[in-house]
Amino acid sequence: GHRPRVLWLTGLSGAGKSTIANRLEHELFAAGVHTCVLDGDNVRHGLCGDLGFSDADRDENIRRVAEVAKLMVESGLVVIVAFISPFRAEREAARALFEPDEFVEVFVDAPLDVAEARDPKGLYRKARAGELNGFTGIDAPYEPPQAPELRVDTARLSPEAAAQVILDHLARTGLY
Ligand code: GGZ
Repeated sequence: GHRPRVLWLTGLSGAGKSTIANRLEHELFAAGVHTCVLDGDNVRHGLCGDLGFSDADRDENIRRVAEVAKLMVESGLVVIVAFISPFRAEREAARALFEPDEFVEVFVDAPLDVAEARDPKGLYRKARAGELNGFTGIDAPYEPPQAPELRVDTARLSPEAAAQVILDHLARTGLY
């Protein structure tokens, strides 16, 4: 068996959260661990389809995701959460729903210039051009974690290597 947990990935758009989340899911599946990925692709269309990107809507997005993650951990899953989750207070509120060893905050850290250069969806370009307002890192805040359980530097590490750092942490702290 394995210990249910939430792996809470936080970082800028383009930092690599979703890629790392999917890699983690793949590796954990291969190890026989039951996982669920929660990210914008499967949450912002449905559960949070009524929410946009104002500060209040981001807070509500993260609040709902944290509550769903809690239900999933209670039913025995390793839950991989991949949202910008820009505000420290909401991440701390999420953490407070869990036992101390159930919540693993992972700072997926890429400098803004690196994330912006990747720009997979062209959103940074739109934000710089003034066609998209309130974009995280450009004209909306990102508050980096001060004491995350883990930090992965995706300017230096491939998504595979970053996922491996997280898997090593899980193995060290008793996942398997
Ligand atoms: C930030 C935005 C915005 C604004 C749309 N600011 O690269 P992506 O496209 O796939 O990741 C971003 C995603 C962020 O949604 P989250 O639910 O993770 O945000 S939060 O945790 O703050 O609630 C980006 C896209 O949505 N996107 N507009 N203004 N990212």
